[in-house]
Amino acid sequence: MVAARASSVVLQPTRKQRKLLKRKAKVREKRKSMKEKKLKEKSNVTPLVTKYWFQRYDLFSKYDVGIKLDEEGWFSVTPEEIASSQARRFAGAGVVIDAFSGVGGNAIQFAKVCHHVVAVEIDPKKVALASHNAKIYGVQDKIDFVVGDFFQVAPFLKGDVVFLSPPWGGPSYKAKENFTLDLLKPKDGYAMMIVVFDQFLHVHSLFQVAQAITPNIVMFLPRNVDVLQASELSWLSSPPLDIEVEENLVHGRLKGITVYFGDSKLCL
Ligand code: MGP
Ligand code: SAH
Repeated sequence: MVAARASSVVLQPTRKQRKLLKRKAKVREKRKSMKEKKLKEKSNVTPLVTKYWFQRYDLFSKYDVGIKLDEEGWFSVTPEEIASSQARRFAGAGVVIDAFSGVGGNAIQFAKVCHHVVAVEIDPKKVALASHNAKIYGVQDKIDFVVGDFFQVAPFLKGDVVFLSPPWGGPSYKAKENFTLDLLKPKDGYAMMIVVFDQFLHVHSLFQVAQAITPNIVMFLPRNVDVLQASELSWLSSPPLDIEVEENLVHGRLKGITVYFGDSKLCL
């Protein structure tokens, strides 16, 4: 009797089959890139913001449900993981004022854990986008959107926390080795004195305007910010404020720095 031997035969594709497979892969690749191109066109993706589009699910986990952004929104929105951890520190807080609310990245996360959010934004188009995005996250009823200049409306606002994520001057902010607070737009983030005809004039900085509302201030700043200068803001206050500086990473990459002032470590 002859013992049966197990054997396996590996069939190699013929040259013709290999060519066909290659062609099919090429067609698949082309279709994929056409689909991506169409999707990008639909989402206001200019060459400047293409790299942020590739991070879209880090920016908004519900991106595919219909999130909308404009060009500035793409490069300025706080990634969801960061916005959510900033907001969680204030879980249960009363009113949070998001002074530069953009397309809603932070306002939405605050609204999820706090009682109410006042979202101030100077650009009415962004307010419409933020309101639309808040609906997607089911928190539109917890946010009052105010179209206006924060510096103009601040004297009329009351709140327990003020969140500041002003423009940093666009993606080129990183060209500076040391990003000082005077580079923040539209107004210096630091206390300033100017001399006019031998007289000292005190020009209110962004920080001081926020401080008139509450000592609980949060600033989201560039990763190359002059941390020492930001810390000085706490000593300049009387009495000096508590301060905590936090590095914000997404997938291990540093995206920004959050500075918490005042009683912000406490649950309000
Ligand atoms: P980035 O440094 O432009 O992108 O912004 P990235 O992908 O880290 O670039 P890389 O090529 O150096 O790796 C990082 C994050 O900073 C953005 O996702 C925004 O949350 C925030 N950010 C960037 N800008 C230009 C602004 C801004 O002007 N204002 C505010 N508030 N946030 C900004
Ligand atoms: N944290 C936001 C992004 C803020 S980007 C988010 O996660 O979506 C900064 C925003 O400040 C921009 O949308 C810009 O239009 C707005 N802004 C600029 N000057 C302002 C001002 N004086 N008052 C209110 N908003 C202003």
